[in-house]
Amino acid sequence: MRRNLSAAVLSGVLAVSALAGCGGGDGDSGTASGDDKITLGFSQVGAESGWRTANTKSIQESAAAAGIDLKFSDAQGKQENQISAIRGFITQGVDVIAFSPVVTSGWDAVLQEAKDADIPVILTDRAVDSQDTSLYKTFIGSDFVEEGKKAGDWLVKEYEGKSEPVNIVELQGTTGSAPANDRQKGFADAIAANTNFKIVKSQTGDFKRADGKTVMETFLQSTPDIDVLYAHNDDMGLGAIEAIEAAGKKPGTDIKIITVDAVKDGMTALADGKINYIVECSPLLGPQLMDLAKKVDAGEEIPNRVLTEETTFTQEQAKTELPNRKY
Ligand code: GZL
Ligand code: ZN
Repeated sequence: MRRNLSAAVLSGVLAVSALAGCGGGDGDSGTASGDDKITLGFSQVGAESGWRTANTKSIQESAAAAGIDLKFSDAQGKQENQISAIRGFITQGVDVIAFSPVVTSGWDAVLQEAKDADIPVILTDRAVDSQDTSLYKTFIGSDFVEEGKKAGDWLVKEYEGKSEPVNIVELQGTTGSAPANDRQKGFADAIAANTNFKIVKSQTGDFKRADGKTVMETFLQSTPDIDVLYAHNDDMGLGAIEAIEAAGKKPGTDIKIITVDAVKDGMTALADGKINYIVECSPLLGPQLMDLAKKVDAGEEIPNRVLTEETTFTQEQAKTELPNRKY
């Protein structure tokens, strides 16, 4: 039974139970594959960062724990590989499809094919820009604009009362991805009021450590006075630290560094004073994804947006938190 909720209810709904997208399937309790085990097809972005490998681990481990038969595909960062993986899941007749869209656009056709095959789709980690939100049941992931805002808010506080110009360089995530678009926007909006702040360079490092290093090298060569680096993930920040040290500068002191994710390597650099502030982005979406997959397969109502809980860390907090980090 499908219910069409009003646009007002569907828009802006956060992680509250009972509010719903449409029920999955036609409400039958069985599964399309006929046996009692749910088959979940998952298309992963790739293995570009510590966050991504932790996310993959969470999905694989929680599928096993939930008794869900996981068909897992790694797209090596290419949208065409994700689209063909999803088409493969449709041909196999899996019960549920989930994926982390590498970029926001270009998904409507394949999502329509899944809908025509009556296979429910769950978005995890990153969002798509499809206008037709009936093409997927829910999106479980972070608010990346909020993450960028948290980074900007910290910087504004850090320079409160000071009047000198602050030159900022930015290492963006994968071009066209939701986290890169939104972390850039959230940060820029948060610092806009302070005219001393100037983003003098902003370029993608594709969420990769190696690219973060090479792009930071070009920033250092072209921009003599860099005060702050804002990197959209820890991995690019860690690569940049190598470049900063090779240039004879002290990361965290000569150049203040803000990153996003809070993976172990990032938290270690934060505790060591090489990074100044980290905005957490949790990769541990596996358990909630499996719970949502079961509900969708059973035709139960689920929220159309599930927001992941996450926080921020200063250098002091990192010292105590580090031993607790799972990833
Ligand atoms: C964010 C995720 C991003 C991480 C990066 O949810 O999509 O992709 O911040 C990862 O580390 O590569
Ligand atoms: Zn996040």
